[in-house]
Amino acid sequence: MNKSTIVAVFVSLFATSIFAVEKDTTFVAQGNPVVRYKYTADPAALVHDGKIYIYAGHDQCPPPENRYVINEWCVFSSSDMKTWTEHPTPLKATDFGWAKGDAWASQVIERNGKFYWYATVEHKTIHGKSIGVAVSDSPIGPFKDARGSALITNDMTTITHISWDDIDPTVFIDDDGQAYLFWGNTQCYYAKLKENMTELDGPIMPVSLPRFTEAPWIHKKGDWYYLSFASEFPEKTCYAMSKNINGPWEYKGILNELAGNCNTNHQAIIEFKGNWYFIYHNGGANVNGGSFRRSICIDRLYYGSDETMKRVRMTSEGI
Ligand code: FUB
Repeated sequence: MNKSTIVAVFVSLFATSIFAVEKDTTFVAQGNPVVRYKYTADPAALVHDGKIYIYAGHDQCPPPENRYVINEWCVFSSSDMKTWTEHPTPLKATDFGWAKGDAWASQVIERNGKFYWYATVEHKTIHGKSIGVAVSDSPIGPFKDARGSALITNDMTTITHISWDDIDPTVFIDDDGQAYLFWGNTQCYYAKLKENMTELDGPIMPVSLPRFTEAPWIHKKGDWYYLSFASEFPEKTCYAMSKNINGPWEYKGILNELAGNCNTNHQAIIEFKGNWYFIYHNGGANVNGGSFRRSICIDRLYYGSDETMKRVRMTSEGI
């Protein structure tokens, strides 16, 4: 890149760091990272009506600072995973009136025609991170706080004494209609959700996983449940399998290696039009990329004949 291109990219990244998105923007992905005009982190994916949606936190930390500055989430959609549309900013951390900020990791799921967004934020009055749930009639929002209060707060979990153990929700609806929320940092937790998707339906229970850091993601293929998660720090992605959503979970080892250019690599795993994808972030943006200015990437995911997941090969070419 010559000097003027670098300046132009920097100005564009800086501008998109300040302003919320107000109209649709369409672009064609040029491999990994997928989004090059802004920093995006903690991807979650949803397939609905022939489209894939990716929800991501908007990393907004201005260089040379190095800390999480994430005030809002973004939503991208695609019918072919090549041409993407970014839609207007669907949700900000402060759209939860009880939250101070910090739009950390999240996931959106559909039930009965409504879209529920489980999101990590910092609570205003209860010390620590919390999980809120927002709802919309459309996968691209706008989303509104569904409860007016947090679903999970730091004082509801006491196995660890850190204030950030209630982060990174992943939500899953089983074939019998029962919904589950998994989340955690250092300790993984899970609980049933009521059919209304906005209340817990039972106790919070611990999940036993070796070297669990954060970023649980649940998916199912055939009659196997897969629980992937970020492990150790800097993070690699590991996973466990079970024939029962309640476990026990059998640890299966590393799914994706250290990104190298970023100390987290938060993943989502999804099937779209017959192929499986591993969606994650790294610090691979050309300009100022790193642990606090992250970028979403997508690579293919393959299974072995025994239904274990094969190690992901991170590529620059993407899919
Ligand atoms: O983006 C903030 C935090 O970094 C997320 O909640 C974690 O999963 C890690 O990616």
